[in-house]
Amino acid sequence: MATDNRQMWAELGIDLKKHDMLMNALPPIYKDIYLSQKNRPKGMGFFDFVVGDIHGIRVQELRQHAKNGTTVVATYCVFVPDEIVLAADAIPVGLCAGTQFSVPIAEEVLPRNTCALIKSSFGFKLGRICPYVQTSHLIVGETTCDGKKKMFEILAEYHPVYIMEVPNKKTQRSRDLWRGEVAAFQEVIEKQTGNEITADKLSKATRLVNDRRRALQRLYNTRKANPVPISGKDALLVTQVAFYDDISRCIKQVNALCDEVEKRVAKGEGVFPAKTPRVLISGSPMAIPNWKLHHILETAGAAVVCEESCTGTRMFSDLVPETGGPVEEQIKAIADRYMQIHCACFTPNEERLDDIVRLAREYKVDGVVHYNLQFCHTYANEAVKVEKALEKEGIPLLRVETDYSDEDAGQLRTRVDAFLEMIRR
Ligand code: BJ8
Repeated sequence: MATDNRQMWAELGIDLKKHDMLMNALPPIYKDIYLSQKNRPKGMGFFDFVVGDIHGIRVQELRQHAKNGTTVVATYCVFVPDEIVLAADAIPVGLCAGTQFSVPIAEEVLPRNTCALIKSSFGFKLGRICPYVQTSHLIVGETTCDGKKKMFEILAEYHPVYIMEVPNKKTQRSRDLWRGEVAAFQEVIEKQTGNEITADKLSKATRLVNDRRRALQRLYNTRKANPVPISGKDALLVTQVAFYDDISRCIKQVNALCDEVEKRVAKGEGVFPAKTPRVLISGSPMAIPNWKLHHILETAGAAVVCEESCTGTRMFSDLVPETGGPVEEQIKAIADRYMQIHCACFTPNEERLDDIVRLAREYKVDGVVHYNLQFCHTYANEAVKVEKALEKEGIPLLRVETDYSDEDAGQLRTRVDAFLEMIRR
């Protein structure tokens, strides 16, 4: 299998030397951060396996699909509607961009004062170290933050890229623009795949993507229990894997995990004692293998019980109404659902503040940690409003700005310790 993988990576144009370095670095980190946890649900075994074989079986599957004529569409943002990709019999793959490894490679081209997520994703392509990127026929970018949209222009010199225009406001005009963008995306995908998106196919794809949302909602609901039945690190991993694993398999595995975790809740079993301080993390997404903040918090004695982020609630909170009807009507329903993603790229974005307060109550947290990547101006600026909203509600907040390196880990640990001391019951 290992030899097969090497041959596949070589065929994909992967830089094997760099790739070996990355692959050798991951297992000890995973062992330290994940496998050292006590009393994990057995259902996490599947997700351990997926990460352990991160560039193996799934890439082989995608390659096989591609050889059979299926289009692979890579994405970086939860604004790109998977429903449309699936309805055209193509496969959407959410690309990860959570490692420091690819950051220095990107810095050969991009300005250093760019957020780590952008640099990491670009570095994967520039350094030819991600087989998912190499397997994909098209990368779909978006006009969310400035850094991303300008990076996509440069990325287009290395890979086919299509950009969706995400509006910056939530007015009716903006909604109409977005509906037009989603309709245009349908045409692009139909052309790329050569497959027509019919009403029936779109309904089925909508149900499937909703099923994934329902499974993740179910998992998150268990985290409202005290004691919490699954660690924040494990829940984060499930969401991260859901971006790129086969969707039907993922739904099955998440639901199997939920069966087990719900039993824990019924028995009052948890992974941490009931008096453990409960924390909501809110802010920038955390792509694989960015587990830094969760790890610091949970090894300092906190339980992360929810993520208000695109690798959390923003990914799966709202369903697309499964009303069927003509393709145009379904496209509008899909577009409207995506406009409910309260990314900090919108102005104003009061709904996100409401979400944070609501989630803090629903998950009965003792405090919120606002997380933003260094040089992410949208989330950093919005943190000012988050701080005011939480202050009004009497909910303690810790603001964290960091990157993918471990340089500030000690400093972060000290700040987290002080915060937990303050919120401990
Ligand atoms: S919908 S949060 S996935 S854009 S952290 S690259 S914003 S400078 S990732 Fe995002 Fe879509 Fe919004 Fe979600 Fe820019 Fe900030 Fe970097 Fe960011």
